[in-house]
Amino acid sequence: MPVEPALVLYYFPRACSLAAHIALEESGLDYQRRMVHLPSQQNRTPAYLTTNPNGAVPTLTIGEQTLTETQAILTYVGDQVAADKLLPPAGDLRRYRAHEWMNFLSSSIHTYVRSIFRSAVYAGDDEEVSIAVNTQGVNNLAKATEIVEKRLEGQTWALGDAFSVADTYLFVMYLWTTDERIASVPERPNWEALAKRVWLRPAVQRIVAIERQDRNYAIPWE
Ligand SMILES: N[C@@H](CCC(=O)N[C@@H](CS)C(=O)NCC(=O)O)C(=O)O
Repeated sequence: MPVEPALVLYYFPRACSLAAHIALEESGLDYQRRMVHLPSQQNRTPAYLTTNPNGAVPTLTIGEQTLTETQAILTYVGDQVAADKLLPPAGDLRRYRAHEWMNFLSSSIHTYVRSIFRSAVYAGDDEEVSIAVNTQGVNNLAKATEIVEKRLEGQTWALGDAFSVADTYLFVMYLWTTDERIASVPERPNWEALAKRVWLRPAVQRIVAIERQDRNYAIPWE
């Protein structure tokens, strides 16, 4: 029998890596986890930079191989289990819908929230530019939230009737939108309802409990 490659997820609690962490737990695959402490810059150590030169989480090592980027890792995990358990198969339009979601979350929502939480990434050390970046981040996030709301109208999950890796990503980004560092976010009942459905899944509660041992983040409706 072929030996499956060992999977190791590098993550930080409530970072975007939470989506991959949940997806791995949902998959039932055998994996290990290693916490990378971002506040003390463990992601900038030579050892970690060898694994992921971007110095970011998530990173998934697959035997000798390394995979970075949330979308790629979610797709990989989805493809390791039966089609439709976490991701529809190639050729099914819903698979491309999943990519539409994941890319939107990565390239729009994540970057808008980053411009609020860490405006210096875009503004450097210019205080005035930093304030402008933060303000524009709030505006961008408001527009993107309206798009999420429209797309989720009448949907149980991101792809319709079936849970997928896109929902794990929507869950994490929803948690971020509830952070008190964001000056304002429009009402988002559809997104909130989806996040609450994700939260009801046992795998999600297991992972949040594990992550909270290192960083006790809030689940807003708890
Ligand atoms: N495009 C990457 C972004 C990864 C990313 O920005 N990760 C953050 C945590 S949410 C991180 O590790 N930041 C540490 C740093 O940049 O110093 C993805 O989607 O995985």
